[in-house]
Amino acid sequence: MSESESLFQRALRVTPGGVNSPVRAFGSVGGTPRFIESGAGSVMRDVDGNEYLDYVGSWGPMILGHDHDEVREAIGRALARGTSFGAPSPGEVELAELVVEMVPSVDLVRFVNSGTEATMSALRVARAATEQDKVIKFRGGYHGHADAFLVEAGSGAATLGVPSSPGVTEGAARDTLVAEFNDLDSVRTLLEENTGQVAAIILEPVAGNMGCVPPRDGFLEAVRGLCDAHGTLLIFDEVMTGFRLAPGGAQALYGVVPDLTTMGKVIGGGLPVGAFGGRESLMRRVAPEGPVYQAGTLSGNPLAVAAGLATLSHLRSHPDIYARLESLGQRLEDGFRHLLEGRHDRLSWNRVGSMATLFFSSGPVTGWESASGADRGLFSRYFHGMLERGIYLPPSPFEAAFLSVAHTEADIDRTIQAADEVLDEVLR
Ligand code: KE4
Repeated sequence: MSESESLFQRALRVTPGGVNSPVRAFGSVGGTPRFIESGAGSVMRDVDGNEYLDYVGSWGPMILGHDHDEVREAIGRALARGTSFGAPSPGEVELAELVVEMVPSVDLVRFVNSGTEATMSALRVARAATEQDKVIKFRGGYHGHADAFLVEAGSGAATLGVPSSPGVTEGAARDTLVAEFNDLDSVRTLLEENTGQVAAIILEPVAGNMGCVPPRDGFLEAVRGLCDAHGTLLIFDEVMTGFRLAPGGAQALYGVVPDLTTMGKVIGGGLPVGAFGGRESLMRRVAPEGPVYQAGTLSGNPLAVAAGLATLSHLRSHPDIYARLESLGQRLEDGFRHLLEGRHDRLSWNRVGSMATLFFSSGPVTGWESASGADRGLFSRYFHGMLERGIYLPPSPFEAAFLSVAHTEADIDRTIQAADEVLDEVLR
């Protein structure tokens, strides 16, 4: 028995599914999750000494690669001063100033500990500001595990086949309406059927939790226009896209400014930081300045803030990183599109910048219906074929793979070579 298998057996006795987040359990691909001991650059090493080229990147945070010197040293300096004080600390101000400078929609920002806290808090602000109760999300969109969002959710919820979770009460779900991503009529219809009742539309500006699905040309702008016409606030959930697709996230890349933005992943550089922010008139409603309550024992934790500050500072001072990520992403895309030749009836590919997904689907994947129609059995065999070749992909067809600046052209070429072999086997 491998050490991963032994650890997994122990974990299953004391933790639900043996993991602390469902999508890590290999539930949709089968087999034993690899217990990871270390990471460096683009590579992770498991407890049995196997090395993997990592395309999960902790589900997005590791844009600089694992164990980046500046991040490790920043955490070390903070650690030498203590871990948590339950009081404001200098780093929180510096990180907030940097977020405000980088993200177009953000005048004020509040730090929390996860993307889930960020989205639940942003929705609360929107409901308070509009005095409306309903929220429109998109089928296959994932915004963390707060009750209001576990309705037709993507990511791990879709992976496990529970897009609408037990335990979410009828009351909690009643105010959540579900539209179709890239289908403007579905948004317009819901707004018209619920005139004056919709506090916010929340969306991933580039969907990542049904696999990577870009917005159609003009879709984001049109949703912005519908929000303005209906007095509904627009929340961009940039937990995944923020600081990844551009220094200012997808809102900077596409030039569409939401009313509120939620952030996570990259903002913490691998430590637990989430955030929500927006224009002053909305954010000054948040306690203690305003009446909208939101709090957190470890919010703005000095160690986590140090990791986030080192990461964002590096991204801010090295804007060429985004050109590098685009170059690596294009190389990966060119390689996969060559592999798709003659296989367009079986495979489809989407990419935006450093996030991408290969779908085992015959047509273009433009939303949940086409994404969920992909062949999960073929994906599972592909996943394990790549894993055996030392390529660690997200263990779910409803996730995006991520590149970091630590990836190299040789990494990309090795990945394409492995995929060529595996696809030959799987699609034979
Ligand atoms: P967290 O609560 O997991 O920090 O963030 C929730 C969240 C919110 N919004 C978006 C767009 C997200 O992608 C996420 C979390 N993403 C998943 C994977 N796609 C995290 C991985 C996991 O659940 O273990």
